[in-house]
Formats: sequence, structure tokens, C-alpha cells
Amino acid sequence: MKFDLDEEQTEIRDIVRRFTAQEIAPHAESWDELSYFPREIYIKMAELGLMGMTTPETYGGSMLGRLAGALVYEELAKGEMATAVGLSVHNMVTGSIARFGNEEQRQHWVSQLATGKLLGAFSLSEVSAGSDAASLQCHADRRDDHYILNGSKAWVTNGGEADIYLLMARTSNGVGSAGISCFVMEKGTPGFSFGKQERKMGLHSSPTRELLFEQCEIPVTNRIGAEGQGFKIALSSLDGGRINIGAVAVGVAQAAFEVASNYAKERQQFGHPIGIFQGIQFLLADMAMKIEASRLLVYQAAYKLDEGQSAGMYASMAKCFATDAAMEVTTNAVQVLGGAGYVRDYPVERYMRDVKVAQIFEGTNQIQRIVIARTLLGNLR
Ligand code: COS
Repeated sequence: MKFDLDEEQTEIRDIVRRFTAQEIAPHAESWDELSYFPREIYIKMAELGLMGMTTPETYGGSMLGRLAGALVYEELAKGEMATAVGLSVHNMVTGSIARFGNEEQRQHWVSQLATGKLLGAFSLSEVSAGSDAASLQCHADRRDDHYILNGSKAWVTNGGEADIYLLMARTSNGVGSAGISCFVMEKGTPGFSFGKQERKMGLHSSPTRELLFEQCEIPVTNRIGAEGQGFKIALSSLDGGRINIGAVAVGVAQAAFEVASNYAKERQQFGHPIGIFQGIQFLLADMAMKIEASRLLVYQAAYKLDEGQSAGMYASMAKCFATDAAMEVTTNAVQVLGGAGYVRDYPVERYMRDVKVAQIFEGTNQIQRIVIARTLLGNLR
């Protein structure tokens, strides 16, 4: 067992670190202030091979894999969480069509997504179906060679900006997960419009939008996988998405730690740098300890998924632990900076506002604990 990055992993990390320092970090504050979605950055990320990280090279992807992906998300999130999240969602869509789509669908969509010509969004949740995703109501009724879609979807990351929406809808009247199918919905399809843009606590440069469907016609050829397979496609895609979010949380937490520890070395009170006081030292020690533990859990889950091992529980552990830790770390970073941390002169208040949602999206941390417990104990009834 080795705990060091190999040469290729180190190179990927360093390339993305430089990219983040040059292209993202200098703009993070203004993007947040202006709620600006930096589409141009996605074109540049495509040039680095980041838009198809779990997509084979035949379809324009780089197939870097989950572990290298974790390094990428961590580095990006140190600069700005929103862009890292947008990229994660895009890769979830690209990877899922590559994995569950047929050859024609891969040729058509994956190649354009992986090369950055198209941007992807993932849409499972509805206003009345969040944690209980299998209760979703948006329905697609089959008519000959197409489906008619009616209903709405909620809280869609990249919503409005994305060209392609990987969408779960009910195709049978039955309740529960078995009646759900997966579709590719293209922006501009008649009957498909966007509802309200959410006004959020943080992650301002990541658009979160409602999708509305009224008698919207989708060709049967846009269905990914068999009828009834949609819920499994969604949850299996989320296994990877949850690891990405764990990695994003590690990046935000690391960035917060760095600001706090530098501040503790410089800020003078009572005639000393405040880092001399145990009240501050213990906060920083706990922050560093939890970041390291989070990183190891993320790497382990990513490794298992790369190796084709059963990774769902490990993905949930990584996501839950890393995002809870990041919330604590960013909150304590604000505490170390005191008044300077609460105002916008330093980025720690943004880190704290942004990372809160990581305990909520891609499955709340309560849902992650359910997944972990069910895996360990079985689905007790
Ligand atoms: N990969 C593939 N299939 C999976 C899976 C996974 N990770 N997890 C569950 N499944 C399958 C199950 O095996 C089951 O299949 P069978 O009926 O053939 O046995 C089916 O999916 C239904 O699973 P389950 O009975 O566990 O579904 P529940 O309705 O009880 O829901 C939870 C399980 C609560 C864990 C699920 O709804 C969930 O993760 N909710 C959170 C949703 C979420 O993350 N939303 C965020 C969206 S992105 S912002």
C-alpha cells in the first residue's frame, strides 16, 4: 500500500493547481458577488481534458479516473467551489451516458460533452421528492416513437446554462423506483422551459434552476438504458458524484485552513502571534486532522470505484465525513480570524457559505448515514 501520489498524479495535480491559481482564484470573489457563471472556464477545462474524466478516449474523454479526478476537484475547489461542483455534475452526466448509453448515444452526446462543446446537468430531485427520490412525479408517457413529458424538476445545478439534462422521469403508473427511466433532454426542446433561478446562501456562481415540462416531446432514442432502469442509473451515477463532492469539500477545507494558519502566525494580540495560544492551536490541529482523514476517505472511495469494487458505502462515508469536516473547518477558520473572518476582506466567510450545501446536495448527510447503515446491517424492515 502506497500513500504517495505517483508521477502522473502529481503532474495532474500540479497542472490543475497552476490553472486554478491563474484562471479561477483571482476571479472567485467577483464571480461570487456578481453570481457570474464562468462558461469560458469550462472551455479551458475541456482543453485540459477535465470535461470527460471518466469517459473513454474513443469519445473524446481523458479517462483520468476517479482518483485523479479527486485531485482535480480538490485543487479547483481551493480556488472556487462553484466551478468544481459544476464540473463534477458535468462529468457525472458525461460518464453516465458513456456507461449506460448505446453506441449511437455515445457517439452523439458523449463526444460533444467530453470535449466541452456541450455542458451537462443532472436532474433527479423534485420539490416533493428530495431525499425520497423514488417518489418523483415528473412523468413521461410513451406514444409510438416518442414520450410526452410533463412536470417539473427542482434544484438543478448548471440549470439554464447546460445544453444537456440527464433527467429521471416516471414511465409507468406504479409507485417507487422501478417505474423510473432516464432521458437526455436537450435545451431548446419545445415544451421545455426554465423556472425560477434559486437565490442561495452561497455557491452564487453555480446556477441552480427549476426545469418545467409541458407536453414536451422526447424521442425514444433519447432514453438512456431500459425503461425502469433510471433510478439505478441515477444512484449509481451519484456514487461517483458523492466522491467528487467529498474531494471538493477537502479542497475548500484546505483553503480555509491555509488562510487561518497564516493569519494565526501573523495576527498579533497580547504581544504575541495568536497562534501561540492553545485555544487557536487546538482549533488548527483539529482542522488539519479532519482534512487529512477526509482526504484519505475520498482517495479510498475513488480507488475502489476505479478498481470496479463495490464503492457505494465508501462514497457515502467520504461525502458525509468530508463535508461535515469542511463545514466545521470553515466555521472554525472564520473563528480564528474573528471579525476579519466575518467580513469579506478574507475568503473564509465565502468558503463557509459555499460549503454548507455540500452537507445537503448529492444526498443529505443523513441519507449518507442511511446508505452506510443499510450496507452494514442490511435493509431491515
Ligand atoms: N447503485 C445502483 N443501484 C442502487 C444503488 C446504487 N448506489 N442504491 C440503490 N440501488 C438500487 C437498489 O438495489 C434497488 O434495486 P432493486 O429494487 O432491484 O433491489 C433500487 O435501487 C431501490 O433502492 P432502495 O430500495 O434502497 O431505494 P429507496 O427508495 O429506499 O431509497 C435512498 C434509497 C434513500 C438511499 C435514495 O433514495 C437516495 O440516495 N436518496 C437521496 C437522493 C439524492 O442523493 N438526491 C440528490 C440528487 S442530486 S442534487
